[in-house]
Amino acid sequence: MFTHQDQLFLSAADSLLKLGGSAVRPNPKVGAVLVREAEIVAEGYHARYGGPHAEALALERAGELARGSTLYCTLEPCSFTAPDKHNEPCTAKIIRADVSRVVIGQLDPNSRVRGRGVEQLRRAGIEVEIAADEELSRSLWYQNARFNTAHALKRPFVRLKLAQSLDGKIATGQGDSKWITDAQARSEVHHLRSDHDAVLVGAGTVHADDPLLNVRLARKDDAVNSKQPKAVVLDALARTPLTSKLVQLRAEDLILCVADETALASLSYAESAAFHKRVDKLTAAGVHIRRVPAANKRQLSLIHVLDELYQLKIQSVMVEGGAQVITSFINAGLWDAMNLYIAPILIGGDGRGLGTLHTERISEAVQLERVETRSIGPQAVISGFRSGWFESVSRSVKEELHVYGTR
Ligand code: AOF
Ligand code: ZN
Repeated sequence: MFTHQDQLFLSAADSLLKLGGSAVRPNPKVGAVLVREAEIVAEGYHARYGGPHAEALALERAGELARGSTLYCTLEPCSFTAPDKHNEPCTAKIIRADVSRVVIGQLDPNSRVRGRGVEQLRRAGIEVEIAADEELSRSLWYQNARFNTAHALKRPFVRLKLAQSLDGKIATGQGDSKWITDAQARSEVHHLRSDHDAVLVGAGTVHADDPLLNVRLARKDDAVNSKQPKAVVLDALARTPLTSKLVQLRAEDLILCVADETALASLSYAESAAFHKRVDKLTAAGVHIRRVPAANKRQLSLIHVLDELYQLKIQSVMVEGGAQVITSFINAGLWDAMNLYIAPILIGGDGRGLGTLHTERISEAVQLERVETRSIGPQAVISGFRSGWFESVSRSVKEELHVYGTR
C-alpha cells in the first residue's frame, strides 16, 4: 500500500531530483532517499551524465544502515548492463544491500528497463510499490519530459517556440520579424536553445533571417554542456544557399532534411538535375544531408524527420519557425511543449500568424496544460505542455508493462 508517509518521503526524493540540472542530459534527473523507522538515513541525486545514480549514492552513504530500510526512488531503478552503460545496475546494488522495500515514483520508459527493475527486485523478495496514480508521479514524468518522451515515443521531445505580437502575429505582411521581442527575451531563448540538442527551422526562415541557430547570448551556466545545439533545416528542395551563415559557419552542425526520390518524381529532368547538384555542393561544404519521405515537393513527412533525428541520438528539438513549420508540427500532433513570447506590440490584420489548425469549434482548439505564465520585462511568457501529453507518453509504457497488474 502507498501510504501518506510514502508520499512524504517520495516528495523528499523529488526535492533532491530538482538539484540535478541540465548536466544530466540525455539521462534523467533522479532523487532517492533511504528511510529507517520513519527517518531519512541517506540521500542521493543524479548530478551529471554518466555519474553515479541517485539510489546508488544513497545506498553507498547509508552503508550498513541500508539493511532492512525502505528506498524511495523517483525513477524505477535500472536493471541492465550494456556496452554504453556507465554504472552497475542499481537493482543488483539494492538486492546486495538487503533493502526491504522500494517505493518508485515513475517507471522507466527506457526499453531496456520498462518494468524489469521492478521484476528483479520482486523476484529477490523485495516489496515494491509504484506510486502510479499519484499527482507526484505525474509531475515526475513532466520534470523529465525530454528523457520520457524520447524513450516512450521513440522520437525526440519537440518544443515549439513562438515570438508574437499581442494580436498573435509573428511577422508583418512583408515578412519582417526583427525583432518582435526585446534583447532580454531573446537572451532567454538562447538559454532555452542551450537546453535542447537541436534547433529546427524551415527553409523559409533561412532565406528570410539567415540565422545561426546557436547559443550566443548565453548565461554563464549554459556552458555546462558546452556543446552547441545542432541546426536542423527542413528544406525539401535543398535550396539553402551556400552563402548562408549556417553553411558558411556551422556546416558541421547543420542537418539539412531534403525530400527523397519518390517525392521528387514530379520534378522535370532539369529541376531534378539542379536539385542533385545543389545537394552535392552542400555535401561538399560539409553539410549533413538527410533524405526524408515527403507528401509532395514542399512538405517533408515530419514523423520521418523526427525519426532521422532520433537515429542521430537527438533527444530534444526546439522548433523556432516559421509559422508554416510550427503549424505543420501542431497539425501532425508531433509536439510536446510550447513557449510563447508575447511582446506589447500590435501588428494588425495583414500580419502573419499560424496557419489553419482545423478548429471549427473552440472545444476543438489545440490546448496547453501545465501552463506557466511569467513576464520578462514588458513581455509575457506562456509555456505549457500539449494537452494529453502525459497520457500519450505514459500509455505507451504502461501498455508494455505487466507490473501494473501486480501492484
Ligand atoms: C541516470 N541516473 O540516477 C538513474 C538512471 O549509463 P548509466 O549507467 O548512467 O545508465 C543510464 C540509464 O539508467 C538511464 O537511461 C535510465 O534508464 C537509468 N536510470 N540513470 O543517469 C540515475 N536512476
Ligand atoms: Zn541505476
